[in-house]
Amino acid sequence: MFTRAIVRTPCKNMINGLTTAKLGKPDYEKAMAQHSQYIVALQGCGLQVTVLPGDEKFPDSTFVEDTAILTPRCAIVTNPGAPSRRGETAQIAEILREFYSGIENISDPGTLDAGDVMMVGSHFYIGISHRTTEQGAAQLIKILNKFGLSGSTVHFGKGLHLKSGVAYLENNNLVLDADFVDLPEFRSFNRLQIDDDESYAANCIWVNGKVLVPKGFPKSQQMIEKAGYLTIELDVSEFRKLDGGLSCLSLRF
Ligand code: CIR
Repeated sequence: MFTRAIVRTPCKNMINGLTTAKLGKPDYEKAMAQHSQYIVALQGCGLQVTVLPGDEKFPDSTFVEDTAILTPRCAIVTNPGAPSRRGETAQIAEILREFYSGIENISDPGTLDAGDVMMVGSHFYIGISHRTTEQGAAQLIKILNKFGLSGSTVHFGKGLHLKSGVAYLENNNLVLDADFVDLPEFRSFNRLQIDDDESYAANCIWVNGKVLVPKGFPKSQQMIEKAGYLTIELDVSEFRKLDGGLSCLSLRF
């Protein structure tokens, strides 16, 4: 179970965030309203939410997930793959000191975005992407091993991050976009496959037994409910315009 989450308020400069989505620029006011609803949903799942202020120097800083991997035994601050996001980690490291005594770091020349890291119990799947390098993944595995945890790499084709296409819902249930469904690493899971026309819904999150799903993907929502979960639907349209989604907006621990 998670007890806490950290989020970071979108800054006005978010409209200049990195994107490949071709969905237009986000509307800042709308993004703020969606972000508030997201916080309410996390609180509704029993989490105490720490809200960090936005930082205009970092347009993508609301996607706080990418900056750290939080495990029950240690926290690891990442070294984001996009140069414009590197500086986001300083404020995260500072706040994590309140919650963790030993904080580890991914460092140059390795890079790693935590959107590429999926926790399944004590094992961590690490996607190799345009942001996460083999060196970054090797550093993370070494750190995990030090704390009695394990990690392995996954090579995938499509999407910004591993968790753009895969979400672990506990109890061996894995939601996957069609492009991820045949990856050998995931064969032993109970695979819930998202239809091609709803692929964005693969970015959903399990929070204490409930699943937060993006608004507008009814088939996926029904499939997740049929698998036994209560779902909470949230509109994240403005974050989607920046290739982001539900998982990226918080660190849960
Ligand atoms: C980026 O390109 O870095 C941001 N615009 C979106 C990050 C999304 N993060 C995530 O999937 N974990």
